[in-house]
Amino acid sequence: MTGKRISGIVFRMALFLGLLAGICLAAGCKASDSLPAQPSQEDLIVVGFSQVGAESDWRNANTISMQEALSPQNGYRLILEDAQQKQEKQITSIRNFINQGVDYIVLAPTTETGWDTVLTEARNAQIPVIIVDRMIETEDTSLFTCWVGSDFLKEGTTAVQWMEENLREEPLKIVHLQGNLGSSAQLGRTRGLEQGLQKHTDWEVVFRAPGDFTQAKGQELMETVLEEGLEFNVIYSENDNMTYGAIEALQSAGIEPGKDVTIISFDASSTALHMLLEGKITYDVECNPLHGPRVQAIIEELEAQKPFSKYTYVEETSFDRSNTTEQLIESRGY
Ligand code: GYE
Repeated sequence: MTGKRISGIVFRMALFLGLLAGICLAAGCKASDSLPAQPSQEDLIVVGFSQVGAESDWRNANTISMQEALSPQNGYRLILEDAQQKQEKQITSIRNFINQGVDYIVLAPTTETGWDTVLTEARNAQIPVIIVDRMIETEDTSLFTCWVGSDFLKEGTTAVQWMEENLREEPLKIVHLQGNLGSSAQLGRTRGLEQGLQKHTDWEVVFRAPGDFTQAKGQELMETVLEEGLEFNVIYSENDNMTYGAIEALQSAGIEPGKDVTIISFDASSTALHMLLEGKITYDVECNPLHGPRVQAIIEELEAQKPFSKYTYVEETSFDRSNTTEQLIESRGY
């Protein structure tokens, strides 16, 4: 293209834009008229969110849900900090949020204990703290404004009830893969199984270890079980990602998951439900990660000084082959 031709095009574009601006001016319109109104930076509600990590499908769905709900379009500036499953990192993040003077702190706590000091600092700074997902253990419940999450003991007892109803024929030799120790999700799901073990003398745990809710650790633990030559007919895995790892290990050893061994899992993320349809996972207890809109609703209530509930448990269900379809998986959003 010649220089002359380029300058011709530039000239015509400038003329077109000039005309457009002229029409706009005459019609009294602004550049922003066609766009939805965006709240200005100063109007945004600033939320510091200390997230556990990125250890699982559940966690990733939870992070996305929070980002989508607490977005600039909805009037929020979200400061997201990933703690890589370490409580010390969360404590540092909360102190940073306090220093930055955020409007709200949202905490998804790694473990239940050890929060009193830092949450007292947040209370002294008059920053409301909303706890999501797992719970904290404290004598002083005024240290947090409210909590929203799952009933993890109920999830455990749901799994045990299914085992009682569906695995009656033989004594159960259970491999128990735990989540990271001291987290509500681990404590509740483990307690549920413990209660089942107390009721059933022919149920036995042949192996139990924490796999930190990750696929890599789930696989590693299952490889150990296989190397040790332990006998088992049930895997009770406290989340889907550890289950994926365990399934890898079983398949590499020529054991058919779901057929040679019953697999009980938690979360019911879409990948896991597809595995359930393929027959690899036998039963999956749902844990709902979509807390973003719930936290948004809580903040809106607080902003409007409306009454709100201190504790909100989310509705959850469970899945086996009898109630799972491709259509249902697609409709769930995680
Ligand atoms: O089950 C697991 C995640 O706290 C409910 O944490 C959450 C659990 C979830 O890593 O996959």
